[in-house]
Amino acid sequence: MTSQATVAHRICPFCEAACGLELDLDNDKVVRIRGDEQDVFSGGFLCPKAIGLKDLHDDPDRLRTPLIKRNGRFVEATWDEAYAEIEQRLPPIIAAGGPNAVATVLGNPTSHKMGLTLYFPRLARALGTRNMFSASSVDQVPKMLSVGLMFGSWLSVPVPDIERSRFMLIIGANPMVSNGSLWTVPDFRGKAKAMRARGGKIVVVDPRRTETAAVADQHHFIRPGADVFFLLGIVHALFDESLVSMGRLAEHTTGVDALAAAVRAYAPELVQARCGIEAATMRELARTLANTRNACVYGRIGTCTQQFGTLCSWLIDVINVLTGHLDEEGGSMFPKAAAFAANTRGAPGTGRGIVSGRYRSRVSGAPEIVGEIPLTCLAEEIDTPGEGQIRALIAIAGNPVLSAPNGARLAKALDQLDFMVSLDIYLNETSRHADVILPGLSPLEEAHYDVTFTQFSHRNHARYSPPVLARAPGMPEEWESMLRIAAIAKGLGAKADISALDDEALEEDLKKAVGPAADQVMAALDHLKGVERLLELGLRTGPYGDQFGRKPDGLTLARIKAAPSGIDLGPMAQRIPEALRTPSGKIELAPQMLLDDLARVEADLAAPAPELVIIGRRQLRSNNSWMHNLPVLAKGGYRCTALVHPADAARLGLTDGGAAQVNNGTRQIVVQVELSDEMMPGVVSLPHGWGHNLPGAQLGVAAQRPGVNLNALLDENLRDPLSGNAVLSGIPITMKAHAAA
Ligand SMILES: Nc1nc2c(c(=O)[nH]1)N[C@H]1C(S)=C(S)[C@@H](COP(=O)(O)OP(=O)(O)OC[C@H]3O[C@@H](n4cnc5c(=O)[nH]c(N)nc54)[C@H](O)[C@@H]3O)O[C@H]1N2
Ligand SMILES: Nc1nc2c(c(=O)[nH]1)N[C@H]1C(S)=C(S)[C@@H](COP(=O)(O)OP(=O)(O)OC[C@H]3O[C@@H](n4cnc5c(=O)[nH]c(N)nc54)[C@H](O)[C@@H]3O)O[C@H]1N2
Ligand code: SF4
Ligand SMILES: [Mo]
Repeated sequence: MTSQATVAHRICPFCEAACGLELDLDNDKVVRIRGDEQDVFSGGFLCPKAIGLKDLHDDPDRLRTPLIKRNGRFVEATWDEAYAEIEQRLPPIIAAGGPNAVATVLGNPTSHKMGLTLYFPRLARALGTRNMFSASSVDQVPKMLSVGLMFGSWLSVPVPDIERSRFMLIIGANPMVSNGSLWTVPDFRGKAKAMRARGGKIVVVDPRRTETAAVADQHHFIRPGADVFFLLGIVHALFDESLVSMGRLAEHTTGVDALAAAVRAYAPELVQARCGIEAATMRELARTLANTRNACVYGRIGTCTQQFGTLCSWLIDVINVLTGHLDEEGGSMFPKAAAFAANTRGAPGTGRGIVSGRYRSRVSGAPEIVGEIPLTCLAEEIDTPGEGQIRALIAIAGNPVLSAPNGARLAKALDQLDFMVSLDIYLNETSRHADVILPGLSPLEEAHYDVTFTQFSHRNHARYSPPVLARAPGMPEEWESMLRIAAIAKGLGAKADISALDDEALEEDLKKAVGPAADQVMAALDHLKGVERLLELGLRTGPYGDQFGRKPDGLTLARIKAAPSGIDLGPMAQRIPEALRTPSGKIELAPQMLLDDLARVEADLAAPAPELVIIGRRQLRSNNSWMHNLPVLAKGGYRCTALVHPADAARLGLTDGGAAQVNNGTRQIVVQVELSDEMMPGVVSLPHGWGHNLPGAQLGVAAQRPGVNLNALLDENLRDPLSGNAVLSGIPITMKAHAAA
């Protein structure tokens, strides 16, 4: 074959920054990956992980055929055999135990895959189970709850308008490494630099002097888990010093007086000892936020994965509202996604709002949230006998055995299931427990549109990536696999006509949405199938859409496809009140559920500081638990180290590079110590997602340097009671030198 060089484009699926990449191909080989300079959104930026796309595609451990476990060993199977196995084993479990006997668990990559995101609801509907779990509850569900209560929909998350901002307070986020989260912002470094060059300032609040702190103007250590006190102190100062100035938001906001009353007890001088930040600093920050025209507060996972996660998430937006920075240029604004955003659908300005707690989990009684039960309840729902016990699990793009607290219990529980299916691209710590593994495609083999992250983007845009390479014959796309399982769950069998089922489901949805016009819409979408058809529908009916011809210049899928580097839809613009979906049609500044939760804060005000606590850490060449098998990212020095402040090390007799035993009660791990004055004294940092030394996984590269599992230390019973989110940060530990093995 003669060599044929071509250039292809692909949105990077590895993190929320969603960078546009350009790939040089020689026939079907990727020879080079670089940032797409023409990309309307990321402008050529990329990070080292992007190169991993090639390694992922070529990884011999990446599954390319279904596996079925026979007598405890996985054997390769055809797709027909795999579906037949599911058909044989899943329906009897539903027949015996009812729909709740089957659980689903979704992992993080789901949100980077349009097929999984758009088609999981179909599978969920077919199953009809209440036992749905996902990584959301070890991540962002507190933010979803707080914005849901304040603004009326779960994903109405305001994001910093960094390109027009002059002051930013960043709490519990490290965008220099994570590349942004619930804030799609490729090249944070470049944008931060530009911000400072125009006189802007960045202040970071974090128990570790992070990579982001290194490019900021100021950094303050905070006691892990004590952000709620710090934020209450700032809100108190805003009222106390008459700094509240809501501008045009005043007429769209309710609850200011109730809020003022609720924070009265949290003067900065009263909370400073608890949070570790001086009252004068809180007051100064309050003044700067109030007196700077284009400013905002941004918080992320450090503020979510703690016992007051929902309150922290709420108070961050409260400060933005009180200082008049919400929905203002250079402040914290609402993106307007081209498709699928709940806050661009239905009547503008008002709605049904959100509800949580419609039911409770069987064992712990954790309230339902966003139709889910906390991930940390999954093990107990499987291993606790009784009516309603989970007997089968469908795991999709998740590795909770490593990524959730107490994976050891979960691993044991998974082995007690009658049946488990994993949709995954690896045989790893979680999928090894499955009876059937259905592999997904390499990202290079599938089309992409960012359903999720366009909703959090600092600038509005629409981009589509066609498949870069052809997929192997017979390999289904993952949305097809999900429809197949849906058909089986409905009793239609593995051989059902899933295309017809797909048509029926869409028709049903359209009838609900547009009534008799459904037929016309179906006809207009006739040229497409499956996920592309849903995308076309989303785009054309979306806020920039052509409305099926009524706005002839509007967006269609064809228009986006014709722009390989995307279509820019402009900077964020004001969206209040239009974006609100609260029943009151106002921003709810003081939701009762949150005011009530302040009782827990009050009770905690005098809590003494534990001598030593542990927090997590993200690293540039890693992404949660699943990219450690890619040689280009795995190389370099050992990274799964525990950062310990030299003063703590001296006190505890720990040495740089030495081994240490870390205990949380009887839970124990052995780590390699790295001395670091980046740490707040009394705080240790260890990355999560490691521990690839479990038997039965097939991760050749990762197993060579497995690292240690932080989550093995953590307690699955610790949750923020409002959101059910796991507490992953600020866990008291003890540490002592360990004789090297
Ligand atoms: N201690 C501690 N624990 C944490 C965190 C923390 O900060 N500290 N962070 C939490 C957060 S924010 C998150 S989001 C979770 C993440 O935890 P999970 O959602 O469990 O994600 P990963 O661990 O990355 O596992 C992803 C899985 O998806 C598979 N996969 C990758 N691509 C595809 C694909 O295209 N199709 C399919 N079907 N499968 C695919 C991978 O093989 C892997 O099994 O971890 C959480 N755990
Ligand atoms: N390279 C890389 N990028 C990623 C990921 C990855 O694993 N690797 N994961 C992706 C995912 S799933 C997510 S959710 C995002 C997360 O994106 P970020 O939220 O930016 O993630 P982190 O880097 O974990 O930053 C959290 C920060 O909170 C700090 N922290 C810990 N506890 C506390 C506390 O109690 N209070 C305060 N104020 N700070 C605290 C930590 O020291 C850390 O600096 O990143 C995404 N991007
Ligand atoms: S920043 Fe994220 S999206 Fe951009 S190249 Fe790196 S991993 Fe990919
Ligand atoms: Mo996450």
